[in-house]
Amino acid sequence: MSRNDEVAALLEEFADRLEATGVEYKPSAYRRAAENVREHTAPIENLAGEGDESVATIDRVGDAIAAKIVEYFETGEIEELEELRTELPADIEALTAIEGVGPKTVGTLYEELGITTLDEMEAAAEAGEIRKVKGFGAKTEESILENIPFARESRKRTRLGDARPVADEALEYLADLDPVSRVEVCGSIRRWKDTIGDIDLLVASDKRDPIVAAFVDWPAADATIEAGTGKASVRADGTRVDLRIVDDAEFGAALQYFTGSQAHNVAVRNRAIDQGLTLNEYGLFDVSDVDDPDAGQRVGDRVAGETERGVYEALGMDPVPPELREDTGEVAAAADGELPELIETSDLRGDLHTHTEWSDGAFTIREMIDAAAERGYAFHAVTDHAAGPGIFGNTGLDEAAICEQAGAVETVREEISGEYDIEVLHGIEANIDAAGAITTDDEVLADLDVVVASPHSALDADSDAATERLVRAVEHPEVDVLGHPTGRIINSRQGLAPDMDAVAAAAAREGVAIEVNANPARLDADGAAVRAAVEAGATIAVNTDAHSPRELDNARYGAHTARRGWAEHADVLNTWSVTEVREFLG
Ligand code: DGT
Ligand code: CA
Ligand code: CA
Ligand code: ZN
Repeated sequence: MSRNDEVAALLEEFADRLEATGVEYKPSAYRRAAENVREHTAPIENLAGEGDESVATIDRVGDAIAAKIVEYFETGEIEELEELRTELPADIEALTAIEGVGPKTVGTLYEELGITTLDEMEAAAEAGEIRKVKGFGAKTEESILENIPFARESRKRTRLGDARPVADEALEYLADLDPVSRVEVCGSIRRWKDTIGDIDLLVASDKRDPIVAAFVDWPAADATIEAGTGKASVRADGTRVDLRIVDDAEFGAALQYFTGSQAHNVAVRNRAIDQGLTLNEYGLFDVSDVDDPDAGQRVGDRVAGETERGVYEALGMDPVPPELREDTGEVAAAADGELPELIETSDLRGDLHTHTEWSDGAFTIREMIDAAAERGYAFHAVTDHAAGPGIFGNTGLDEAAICEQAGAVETVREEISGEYDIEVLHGIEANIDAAGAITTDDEVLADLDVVVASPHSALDADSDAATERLVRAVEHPEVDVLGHPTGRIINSRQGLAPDMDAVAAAAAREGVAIEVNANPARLDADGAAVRAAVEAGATIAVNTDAHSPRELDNARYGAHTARRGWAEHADVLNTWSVTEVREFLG
């Protein structure tokens, strides 16, 4: 965690705890400050060294919060936050992981029942104590009880978006060490799974002890879990990081083995056995002349092992992209030379779902477009929230504001023309209500370049209702993109569970793209849903839903999620030319 992220997390906890004790307004000031601290591109520690006034130059960080940030860097804690923690000794992060439980509920249930942990919450709900508290009922109690397992599970696995930067940092650190010849991430993170149990790293080197020593000394490591011969584990930013060190000659086999998934490995190993070979983490061996193939790890002649590609090729397969290694048909496809040609992050030519300060973004239209152009994008859609169900207060744009924004977008188009070339599309993120209707006037939608329609409310509907609702939205003549179809928030909200085959069939028929929302808290549609969509002939849109320039960097999470769904260039709208995109949008 960078120190800016660390401070942002503290300010967020501060906000939660203030809210839990019934303080008004102040929590949202802390949350806004946290957001800007997180977005700040330079280390805030440097500003803190210059004093309160320097910290207060950060947007939306007032004098009081600036003083607390300086206090934190000077003393290692914020006294007022410590007091709040003592006053309310509940694990607010764990408890608010229960869907429907916010800081206020945590505060009340602590006061009334002394609940501080998930276990205590579960026991109180089972004993029927929560329904007796004023303002709570049997229904709330049941819902809490139902959602505790998901909350507990969600705390065990780390979101890809939190783990991947840690893995990248570790890779960079290890690559710089002297006796390291090759280094790769493996496991679920190399497969770009949406959540990660732990981070697996693999190094090739002939000197093991110095690498283990350097790894436990890695500045980002908060604790050492174990340090052995040729392997070590540390904890970094709350996630376990496993390192294995192997010989150069075995690196490819180890990379294949430790990338998994386990199910993929079983299928590949069975194929090896059928060919009189044995595959393990040390290599691929010809055991046809060996009496007892189980005698040891390295019996027989080594056929492959130095490179992963070599292992697959020796088995008569095309190398399988890690994202496909889930034993869902990729082994047969690789053997038949029929693997898809997956899209790459660098194939993306633009974003079709982004926000500005006109709704809940923090940046101007111009700032967002500049950032898109800097990435080399050919097009960029401005799609702020429309007012409607699930959109907080007056965050969303009504019809008049949408028309006004069209003028503002046109002004920016004129400003940038001559400076650089990017196609600016004006759109909206409209809301799909509980029945599947779009809650912005059709005539206004008809004038826009792109209409993203997303569910933001009633996200606990049953599966049939969800399917019907999304199909109806897709059938709306003005809708171009179905945004984050399930509305899930990874580790926090399960979201809708529609029949994706049915939604995808409707999308294919109506010429509506199904979004892979690249925000790592969403990754919605997920890989399995993308695969269903691609098979149904629907088009995929990989969008960041960025609320700031920095969030445009999330595009890679979307691209790799699309890869997990076997998506090729022809399937993904954002990889097409401006003309083709315009044509698709009608
Ligand atoms: P995770 O960490 O839960 O998100 O999932 P993975 O896939 O990263 O699993 P992990 O970290 O337990 O192990 C990494 C890879 O190593 C796994 O995908 C396959 C391989 N592997 C580990 N242990 C075994 C095992 O006992 N049998 C087999 N066949 N493969 C294993
Ligand atoms: Ca792992
Ligand atoms: Ca592991
Ligand atoms: Zn959005």
